[in-house]
Amino acid sequence: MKVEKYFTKKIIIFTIVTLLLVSSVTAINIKSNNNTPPPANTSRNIIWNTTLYFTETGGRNDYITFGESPNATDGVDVFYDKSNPPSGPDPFLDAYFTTNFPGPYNALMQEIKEYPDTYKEWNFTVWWTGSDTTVTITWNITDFDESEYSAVILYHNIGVSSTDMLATNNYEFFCPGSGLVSFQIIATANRPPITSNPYPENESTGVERPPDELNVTVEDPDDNTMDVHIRWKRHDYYHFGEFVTLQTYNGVGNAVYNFTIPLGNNWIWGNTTYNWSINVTDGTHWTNETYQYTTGGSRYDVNNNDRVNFQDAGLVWIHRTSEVAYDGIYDVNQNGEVNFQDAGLTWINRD
Ligand SMILES: [Ca+2]
Ligand SMILES: [Ca+2]
Ligand SMILES: [Ca+2]
Ligand SMILES: [Ca+2]
Repeated sequence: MKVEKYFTKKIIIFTIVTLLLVSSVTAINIKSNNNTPPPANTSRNIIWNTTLYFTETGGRNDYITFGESPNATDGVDVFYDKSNPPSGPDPFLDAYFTTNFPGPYNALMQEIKEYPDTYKEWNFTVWWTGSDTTVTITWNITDFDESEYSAVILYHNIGVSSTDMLATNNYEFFCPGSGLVSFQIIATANRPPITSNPYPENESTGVERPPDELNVTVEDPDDNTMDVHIRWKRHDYYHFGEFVTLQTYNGVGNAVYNFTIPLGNNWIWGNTTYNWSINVTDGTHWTNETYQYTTGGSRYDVNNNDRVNFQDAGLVWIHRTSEVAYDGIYDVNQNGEVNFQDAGLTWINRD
């Protein structure tokens, strides 16, 4: 009938138009997906992650991924930690991280922990349901490039063998038939050396001229060997502010390191603030600390006998620039030369 035909035609046209619309919308969706990464990836902010690939001799395989993000925790993160999916048909090779989280997060195919840290552990198990085989684990060493760890060690719990995952990219082990094999990964960061207990005490005053020595306690939390440099900031006019290395100890361990102060005019200035520094490296990090102390007595006591009198004034006069080489201790007004003004000031400031 004509009316029926008319409606049939309308329905067909409507269907075609609808299909066209739907397909064009789908096309737009696909395009926009291709152009902009899904928002989940940008907010995940995974600093580093590594995938371990497991392959057994017969060709069965599996993989697990671990890593760190500042937005993840060492506990369950629904957003980051992925539970282990069901295994395939027998025989299967199933690798998964084991945790003390409630199910289904007690077995994970991806475990992301909090970044950064100085020590972390991941535990994983390999479950094999076939007969005796050899399993090879491989990973990409460069995946650790952005990690904060200086050592990532793979421990094979049932044996004594372990592998430095930053140096080697695979590990092979015998897997007994229907066996469960446990592993542990321990990641540790190299921590910088620590300096403490400077002598003379930092910012101390009234310090004797000179103190016997400068010393400081130096420790590396990882017991790395260190290079220790003791430096001193000059305070005489022509070299003011220059750092001079007093003593270096190379390849040393945790101990107190010192510099014995020599007899000499540079060290006996009264009422003067001395700055010194300790610079320590464990080969990776530098720890630099600057300390200061202020001597007791008077700046005019140039012969360091705890009195300012005609002797000091006389010595300053004798050492004036026109007669002898510049010596900072006699330049009591710190203007780069020793002359009658310094001698006069010393005389005026006598006890
Ligand atoms: Ca986690
Ligand atoms: Ca260290
Ligand atoms: Ca004196
Ligand atoms: Ca002067």
